[in-house]
Amino acid sequence: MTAVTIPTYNEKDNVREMAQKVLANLPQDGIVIFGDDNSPDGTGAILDEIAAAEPRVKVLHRAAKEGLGRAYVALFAEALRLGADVVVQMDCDFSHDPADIPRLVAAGADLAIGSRYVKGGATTGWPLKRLAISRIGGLVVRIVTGMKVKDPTGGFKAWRRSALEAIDYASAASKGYSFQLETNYRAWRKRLTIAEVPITFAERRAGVSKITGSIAVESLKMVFKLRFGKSHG
Ligand SMILES: Nc1nc2c(ncn2[C@@H]2O[C@H](COP(=O)(O)OP(=O)(O)O)[C@@H](O)[C@H]2O)c(=O)[nH]1
Ligand SMILES: [Mg+2]
Repeated sequence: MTAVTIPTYNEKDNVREMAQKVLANLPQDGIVIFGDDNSPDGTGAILDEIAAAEPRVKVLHRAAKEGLGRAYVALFAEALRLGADVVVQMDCDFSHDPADIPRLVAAGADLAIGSRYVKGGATTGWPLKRLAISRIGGLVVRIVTGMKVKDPTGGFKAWRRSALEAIDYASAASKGYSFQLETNYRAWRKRLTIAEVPITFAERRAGVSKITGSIAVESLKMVFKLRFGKSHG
């Protein structure tokens, strides 16, 4: 069974269509689990409505905004508890296309990463500055950690159950977006099979980005911590 996990913070204008489109791209037994951090825009209540009408949609409510990494630790635990053998991660803003889910799952790797930077991958609608930060960030991650992944910071991924168990995701130090590269690095260190599947990343449709300077700083620190720190998981 595939469980798609989606953290949300102020995504009221995206959740209904996301739930629909994700379910349309899953087999009958697939489920989607949203993890909302008590969004002030009422996303949580909308999610409860959707879940009440559709048993394949589940919702986790957390009391406060604790960051993307913390939300994913809770989401992964719930997905595994419900019996998922594949766990997909994606954003709730249509930057990641639900139609790509089947290709990620079909890659059959311990970890399949949706990649903007392999042949066939692309990014649309991003200003040059944001694209440059992403490319340079990825380059720094590759050089410092030695991890041979072209798009190590992306958030559209599919994990085998056994892989999530192997990396001990719950002990990840990252509170925010660096959770993505920290978990990739753990998979890499464990010599799990990693596939990069080309995706087109689009700018978000509705709502605003939650990325901040402090999230970026945590990511940069994490790169060096992974390389020179002691806890690799
Ligand atoms: N639960 C939760 N979700 C978050 C948090 N920060 C970001 N998200 C969600 O994570 C996804 C990616 O965030 P987004 O703002 O689109 O980041 P960007 O694409 O890098 O600009 C979206 O679905 C957000 O709603 C958080 O602290 N808690
Ligand atoms: Mg986004």
